[in-house]
Amino acid sequence: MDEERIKKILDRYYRRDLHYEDGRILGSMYTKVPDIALEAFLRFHQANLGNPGLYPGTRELERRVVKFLLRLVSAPKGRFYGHVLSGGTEANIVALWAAREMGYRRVLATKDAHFSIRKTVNILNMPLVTVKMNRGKMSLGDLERKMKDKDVVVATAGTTPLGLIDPIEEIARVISSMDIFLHVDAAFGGFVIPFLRELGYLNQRFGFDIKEVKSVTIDPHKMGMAPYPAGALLSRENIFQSISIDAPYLSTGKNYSILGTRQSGSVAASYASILYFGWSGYRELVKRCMENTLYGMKRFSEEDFEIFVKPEMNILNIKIPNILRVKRELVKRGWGISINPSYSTLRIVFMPHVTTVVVEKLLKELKNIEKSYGR
Ligand code: 0PR
Repeated sequence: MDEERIKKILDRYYRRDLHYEDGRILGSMYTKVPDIALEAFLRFHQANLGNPGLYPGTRELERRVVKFLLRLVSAPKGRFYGHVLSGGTEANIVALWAAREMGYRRVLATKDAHFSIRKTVNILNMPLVTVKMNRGKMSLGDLERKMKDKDVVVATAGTTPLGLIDPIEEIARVISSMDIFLHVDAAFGGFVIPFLRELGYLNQRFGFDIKEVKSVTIDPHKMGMAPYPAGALLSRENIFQSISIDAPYLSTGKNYSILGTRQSGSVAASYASILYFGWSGYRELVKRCMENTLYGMKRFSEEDFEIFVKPEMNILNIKIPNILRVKRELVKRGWGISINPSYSTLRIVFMPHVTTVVVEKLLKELKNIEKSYGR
């Protein structure tokens, strides 16, 4: 087939998908990324860090990405470790896999920890102990009651449903006298919290400036504006060693992730995004996202909607009765929405494409379907 015909065929399917630039995807943690990142992605698409010896250039790019990520998680001077993996799921699995190989046994997490943690305990056959929450955050009292030596505690900096930050400094204090592996899932929040702190919105710490934190998940393909697949796992000690597998025919003789062949164009693309935005560019982006979140909060309140919880970052939850019916109606009208059924909320992730204009359009749409949810 000639290329034009192939393009036409693909186009038919492309048009059936939603796209971020249309401003209708409200519940994703991804957005339209800069062209230069996509260019980098294509240019480096052959690279495979599963066999890094052939790609010393891409390997160096990975080091540079990791260096920037370490700055985001406030790593003090000194040697830390990290790899760009396929996403938050793989990063969480690898962290807990490594912990298990190091002799840790049970996993303690809240119900609002990302579902990849439940996946992980199933795969690794580790017992999962659910720690209760206080208003969407890990309860210190319940943690203290349940924790034992050789546990893994997973705290989340930016929970998926509500965008809240577990009290990580306090958790660290509670576990400090025990041999507990503290993993922080900052897949989303890692690219948000440092800037919210600089902007004066909050002052929590969540990373390696807390000495009990052993590993952190942080994803360029969420608020880092990089194309997927690009998550990352960072660690204080070389935990990757504990899961390293001999692969003698590979250039480095070792493999230390879940995937063998690793799509590594996104490593170059992550670096391109980091160069493109830089520290202050990300701060501006976060500022805009947070201002839009607060605009959304104000406007929904004005229209007599109940805000479920005051947002700590750019995730807003609006309490709506009959949320399942509302979801159906919105999806029918072409919206890509996300809900938290257990909280009966509409969940809006204020990525850069979710602007004040989008908020107004959504409010108008909700008015149109008011009857179907009984307001
Ligand atoms: N940790 C946290 C805190 C997360 O929010 C997520 C994903 C992960 C880990 C797992 O990351 P990966 O999906 O990269 O493996 N959070 C979003 C979610 O599950 C991912 C997402 C993105 C979902 C775009 C939908 C979507 O359209 O809600």
